[in-house]
Amino acid sequence: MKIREKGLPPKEIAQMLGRMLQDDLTFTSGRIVGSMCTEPARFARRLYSKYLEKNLGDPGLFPGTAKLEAECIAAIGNLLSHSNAAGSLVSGGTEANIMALWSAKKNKVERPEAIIPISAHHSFDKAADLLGVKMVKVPTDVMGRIDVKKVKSSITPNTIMMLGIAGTTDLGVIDPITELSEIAEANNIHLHVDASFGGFVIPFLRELRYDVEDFDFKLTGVSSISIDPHKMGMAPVPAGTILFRDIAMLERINIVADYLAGGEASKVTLLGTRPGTAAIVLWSMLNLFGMQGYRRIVKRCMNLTYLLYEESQRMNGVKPVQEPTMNILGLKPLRSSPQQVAKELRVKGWAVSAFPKHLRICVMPHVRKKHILEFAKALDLLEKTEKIIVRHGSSYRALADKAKMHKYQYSFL
Ligand code: 0PR
Repeated sequence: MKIREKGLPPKEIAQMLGRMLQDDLTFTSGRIVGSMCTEPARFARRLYSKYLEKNLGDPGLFPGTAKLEAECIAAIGNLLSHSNAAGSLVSGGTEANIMALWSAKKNKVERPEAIIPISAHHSFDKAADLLGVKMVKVPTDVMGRIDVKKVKSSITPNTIMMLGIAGTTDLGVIDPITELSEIAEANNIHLHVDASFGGFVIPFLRELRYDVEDFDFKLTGVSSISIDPHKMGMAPVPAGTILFRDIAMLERINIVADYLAGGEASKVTLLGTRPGTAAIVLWSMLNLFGMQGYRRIVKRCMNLTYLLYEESQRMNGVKPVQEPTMNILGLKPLRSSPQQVAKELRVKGWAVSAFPKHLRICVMPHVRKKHILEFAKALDLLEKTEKIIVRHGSSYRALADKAKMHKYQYSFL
């Protein structure tokens, strides 16, 4: 498109948008079962537009907003067992992870290396490339948790950071952070915990008497934690947070801008201009839900995750990878590749994630019981159809492809 010479009336633009966006999926349909984001609360929608002009890139102009950001950091610090943690509201887990590595890199060595599990989110590859840090990737055990022995043997004088994940992207498992913390302390290495997903889940799992290990600042070797309110924290995108044990870890990556209209910027972030409304809405969501609200959400998501886990055990075509740790379930298709199954599910309107060996289902707060049951049925049916196709040969495959094109998936069978 080109910017037109003369603008259009809002009504016409709204109509055009309605048409252009009609192919977008919605969370409320319950068909997105592979995303770590969810439907924002109605209150969040209202607030977002009300405070749209706030810019935390110049916090001196918006001291009230800056104070809300500080309160959010304190509240999340409390949730993570450290009420004096220093930190910033950022755009998400990627920025938080970049900031953690950036801070760790300030412990200068000539050829810096970071030890991370192979399950680490790809934001660490971005961070490594940007910061010139070599990533030493360590394998995981059968449960998908980092191999601690390999971590120990990978430490060199160049190691500036170790990573533990509290809620891996592919399976939602928690690395043995207690052991990593001991190793980090003994070797004086920065231990970063990526709790982008699990940070708003694990504290409540514990309260709900699920057996989960420590992962936060209670462990004295943990130096920093990423935790994303825009995943299980019920905040709209963009809302991530990075927390450091010690304010010096944050201040060492501060680059002062002293010319700003509001005065010197006091918050340290990678971004300059950033949405103050994200802080306002996050603060409001923390107050809206409260610990009780988050606990209820986690409980519901876990119950539904277990429902799908049980359903999947009854199916012939898929097998759960393992018992879920949080509201993420890995399902291994037995006859075709996860990519192929994901594609076929998408034709039927379902959006799941496909990892090399399994499908990933995220049972987020917008997913309801009926969606789980419908999804299980769709997955099961796909598998049965697949069996008929295999039995009757390629002519059925051609028919099935044609039917897919016309969106009457398999209805002739
Ligand atoms: N760390 C972990 C453990 C993550 O799972 C993710 C994102 C990040 C860091 C990076 O977070 P941001 O995306 O906020 O920068 N994991 C999600 C994923 O890969 C991101 C996502 C979310 C992808 C919603 C798709 C989607 O619909 O699944």
